Amino acid sequence: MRRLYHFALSPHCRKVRLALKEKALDFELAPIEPWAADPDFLVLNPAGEVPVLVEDDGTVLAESQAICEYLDEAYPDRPLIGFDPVHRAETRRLVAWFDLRFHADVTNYLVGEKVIKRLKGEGYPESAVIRAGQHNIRYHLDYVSFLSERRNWLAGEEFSLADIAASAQIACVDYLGAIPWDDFPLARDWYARIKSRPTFRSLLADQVRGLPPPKHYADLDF
Ligand SMILES: N[C@@H](CCC(=O)N[C@@H](CS)C(=O)NCC(=O)O)C(=O)O
Repeated sequence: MRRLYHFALSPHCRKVRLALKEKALDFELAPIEPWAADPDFLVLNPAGEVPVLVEDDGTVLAESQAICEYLDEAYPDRPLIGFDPVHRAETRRLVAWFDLRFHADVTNYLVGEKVIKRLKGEGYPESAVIRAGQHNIRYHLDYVSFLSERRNWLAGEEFSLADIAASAQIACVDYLGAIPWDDFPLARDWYARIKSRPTFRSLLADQVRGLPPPKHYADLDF
């Protein structure tokens, strides 16, 4: 069986999980805390990072975008990276925006400080770091609102990996109850549409030890 090594609140892992689900590919999840630097895991990915996907035939893939590009090429039935060169370029631009910028500006501050620091035993969250994440998220939700007001989905008319990358980041932050949804109704409408996709269900059932999500997290009408 295809296996995905993952950490539940890793947005890059959630991105690959969603891509696999959208492509209706079967897989099992292998939870891992990558910072434990398990030697067996380092053999799979010397970078020591999740996600890592191991195909049925033993092929090992690492790095979320490399995995998603591979999935779109190897299983082209339900394309996620666009239908023409312009849509593909726009999808990739936005995927990079959320994977890198949103992650560095928001998720890394909030999930990193509130969850991963604790799991690593590195002490208590610093309020200045959390404030920075909460400040930055407003710019990103403005941008999601701007895009979703002009387009059906973030990269254009069709649902794409851009929506997956964005919702993977946002879902991790929403798990902490840190999204000011009331101030961003357009972003909320877009996220509600993603949340109601059957492919999103398993993410909404995730639980991190010692940290239950807020009630609205799994609620489709939030
Ligand atoms: N560029 C990588 C980033 C992956 C990444 O940052 N993974 C984090 C979890 S979100 C990780 O495994 N960190 C290892 C650690 O904290 O030691 C990708 O897209 O796959």
